[in-house]
Amino acid sequence: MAPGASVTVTYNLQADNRLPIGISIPLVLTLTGTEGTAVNTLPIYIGSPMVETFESGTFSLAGWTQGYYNWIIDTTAPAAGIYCARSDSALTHSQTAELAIQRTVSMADSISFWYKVSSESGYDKFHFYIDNEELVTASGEVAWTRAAFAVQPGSHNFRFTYSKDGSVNRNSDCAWIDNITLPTPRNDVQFSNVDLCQGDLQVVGDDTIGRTPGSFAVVSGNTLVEYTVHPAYSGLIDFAACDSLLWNGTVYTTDFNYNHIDTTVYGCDSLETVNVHIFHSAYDTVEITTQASNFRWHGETYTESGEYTITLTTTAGCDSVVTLILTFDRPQNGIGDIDDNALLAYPTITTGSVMFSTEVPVAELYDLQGRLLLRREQVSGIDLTPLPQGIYLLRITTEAGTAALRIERL
Ligand SMILES: [Ca+2]
Ligand SMILES: [Ca+2]
Repeated sequence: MAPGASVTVTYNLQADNRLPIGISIPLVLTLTGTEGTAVNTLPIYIGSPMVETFESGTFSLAGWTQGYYNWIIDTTAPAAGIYCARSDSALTHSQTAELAIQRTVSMADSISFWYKVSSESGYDKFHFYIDNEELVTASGEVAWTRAAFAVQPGSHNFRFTYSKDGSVNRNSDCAWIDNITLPTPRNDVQFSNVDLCQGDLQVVGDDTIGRTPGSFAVVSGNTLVEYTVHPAYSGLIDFAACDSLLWNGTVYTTDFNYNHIDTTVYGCDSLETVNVHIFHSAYDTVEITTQASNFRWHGETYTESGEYTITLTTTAGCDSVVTLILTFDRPQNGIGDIDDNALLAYPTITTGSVMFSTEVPVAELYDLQGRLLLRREQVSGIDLTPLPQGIYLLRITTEAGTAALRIERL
């Protein structure tokens, strides 16, 4: 919007048909611009405004009071409809006809009415007062005229008079009033919030609240009650323990369940069935006999026979204890000419490598015809993988001498 410009904003409001007549609901308008925020509250009145039309042929609104001299119902040229009110025609000199009504107004409003006068101009006068403040004075011939005045909150007296001086009657010698719209007796709606737990049923009017979570607005008198039904949680929880669980003084070693009642932030019970699963640690023994020089198991390399225990974790989070009984069954092939048992080669029947117990200066492999097939220096083993199956001679030369060994390649 440009500065100084105006726009028309249309709001379509639909009042819930359960709203009681006579309440007003504040419609809060918040306008936000670059210079700040303006808030304005417009009361939306539920029902018809209080208008005295006299069309019932009586003073129909409750609360009218007459003075010592009356106003009467009249059908002579009303402002609207058939009826209006008129100062009593029997009124004579120095008398005042008076009609008043008291209203308590809770927020700024207005009063409006139509009046007509036919009197001795300047002497016999129609008056309208709010709390004795004279707001209208008219005399002579005055056609139907509308008057409207602001009314501030508070208790107010609205008074219509026709007052004659001490002599002379002129014209119809009376005043008329019609279509008096009084300040609406606002019964401002109150707002209240009630928190409920799901399952705590509450009958409100024709409704039963509490079966399902959610928010429900209910009008009760002039109070709009917002019920919030908080869910009462119920469900299953799985809980796992290893081997045993001490619960309420009992040691459980097998699955069990119990009900757990907790309280939510809104004070609603929440029922949880806890299924406790007891998982058991696993114990296992693995026996391994190998001809290899070492054995690699779960990240560790073992070179000596013996029992080794490792602790693993099962999928349930419990220990899994495994004992390895490891036996190295290496062929004890001492290479005799070098030194009995000082140098070992193993295995002698292999699909892959032959390992030496120590590094040797020269290792040679011959076929049975004496042809040199492989020669390696400074090695602790020799790889037969590339060779075809068959019988070979391994010849090892060390500082202590030379020895040959029969090797079978599978
Ligand atoms: Ca009327
Ligand atoms: Ca007079």
